[in-house]
Amino acid sequence: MAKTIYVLNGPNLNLLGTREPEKYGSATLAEVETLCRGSRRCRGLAIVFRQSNHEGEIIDWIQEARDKDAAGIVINPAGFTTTSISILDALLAIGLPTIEVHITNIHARESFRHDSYISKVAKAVVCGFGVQGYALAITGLAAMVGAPKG
Ligand code: CA2
Repeated sequence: MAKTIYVLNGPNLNLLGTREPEKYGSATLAEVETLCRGSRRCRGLAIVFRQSNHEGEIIDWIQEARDKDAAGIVINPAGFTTTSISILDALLAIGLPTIEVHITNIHARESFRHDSYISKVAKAVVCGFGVQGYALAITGLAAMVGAPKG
């Protein structure tokens, strides 16, 4: 059976494409999901794609990824990036390869966006490519876990 990549999105990303397009682009979260499911990028891997405004729900999904023997996690933790030791702890506990994604270049923005707890566990960080960063993260993670080319 195909292994799965969990693509997890944090708070307010449900607003993508509806607010602040100059910052986050015009693609909706549904369009980002379609982008992530693009078969050329999935290399035979299945995609679970979720968004939550609730920290605990994201932690439950990280633990679910371990229970379901997922191949890895792509996560845009959004506002939890710089606050959530609990999401960091969950990712440390499950030990799955994790790629952190940000639509914007967080290092070119306000200093409070720079220090990511999630980067302490991430195998790689993609930021500043807009929503294409999700596709790059999936491609990179698939290569990292050795999924065959589609
Ligand atoms: O650049 C990113 O992907 C961020 O993770 C987005 C977060 C921000 O707190 C991080 O510093 C960088 C904000 C997500 C809010 O998403 C919105 C989308 C559309 C309109 C309004 C908010």
